[in-house]
Amino acid sequence: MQRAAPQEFTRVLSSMCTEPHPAARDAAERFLATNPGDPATYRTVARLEERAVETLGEIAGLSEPHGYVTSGGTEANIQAVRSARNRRRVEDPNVVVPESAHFSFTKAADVLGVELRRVPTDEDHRADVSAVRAAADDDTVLVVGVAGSTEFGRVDPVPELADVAHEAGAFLHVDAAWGGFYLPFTDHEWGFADAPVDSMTIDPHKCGQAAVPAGGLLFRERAGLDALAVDTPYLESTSQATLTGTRSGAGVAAAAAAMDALWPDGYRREYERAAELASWFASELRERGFAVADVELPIVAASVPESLFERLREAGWRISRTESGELRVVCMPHVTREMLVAFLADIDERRPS
Ligand code: 0PR
Repeated sequence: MQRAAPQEFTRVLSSMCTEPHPAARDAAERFLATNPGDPATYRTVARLEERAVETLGEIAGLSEPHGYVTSGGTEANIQAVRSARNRRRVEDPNVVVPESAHFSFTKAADVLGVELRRVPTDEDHRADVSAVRAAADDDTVLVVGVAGSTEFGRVDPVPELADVAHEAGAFLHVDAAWGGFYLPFTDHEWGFADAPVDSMTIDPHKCGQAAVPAGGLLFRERAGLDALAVDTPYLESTSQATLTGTRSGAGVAAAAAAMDALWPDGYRREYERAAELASWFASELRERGFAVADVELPIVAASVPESLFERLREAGWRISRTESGELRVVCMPHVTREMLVAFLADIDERRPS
């Protein structure tokens, strides 16, 4: 029997979630009742998690990855901050992030009691290396670079940020939660193979086409993960590094299945399709006289009048705006040319004359 998907993606242009790959959907259902938080009991899903971490490492350019499948980018970012704080053990720890960093770092700073130093980005919305350098000091435990920013899809200068971090005696974390499944097919220097990155967030439940919840956290060194471990006296396994206890076997199995099916060729094809679609859509908007930010990874950000934005929302489009007010369209796998043709027709019909 064919069942309708509960989530209707036909007008969703702002989300970073998408329709899972069929193999991921199937795996999620099969592993629904398992708990990778107890790997000695649920061994099959524990093996799938090891495989998922291996593949995430391959994607990110790390041959011996240490990490796990998180509940999402938020948990991965919180844990990266926690690991750095635990390893550096300074009196009054701070974390330096570009303004473009995701709000999960605000949560991390709050729960972990570290100071968050948000520094302005450059005119093209990338981390400004000299501003980051000026903000870092002896109490900095972590510097964050974003590879595929939430609002503009920008990739920060990761090798330069790594230098700044290490000069300050801090670790360097790359948040590739969204961009990580596109970046291997670009010329960007973003991964462990391009720079001495210490940790990374890379989420299967975004562009990896896994089912929610499946984020990814990777460390270059075993010590990064070990800094998160607590003793678990009554479980068969004796320690646990995750933030959550019981967690979703569905997400883990879906991540492994999606990556098995799609890495590397399926992801490459999807990157090429999305990049082409984003650049076409940006040029369509420019032809209509809207100012559009240069497209780096497949997110299109364009200045549109507020009244038009509201009318498009009323017409049922699920769209969002950047902090500075631009309309954002995230070209996820479910976003097709046909959808954007219909969206442009609604723009033409509703724009103020
Ligand atoms: N890092 C980056 C760069 C992100 O873009 C996000 C999420 C995160 C971390 C946090 O990831 P989790 O949401 O998995 O914890 N960015 C999207 C956002 O906040 C998340 C999102 C996804 C929003 C789907 C809406 C939606 O429908 O905009």
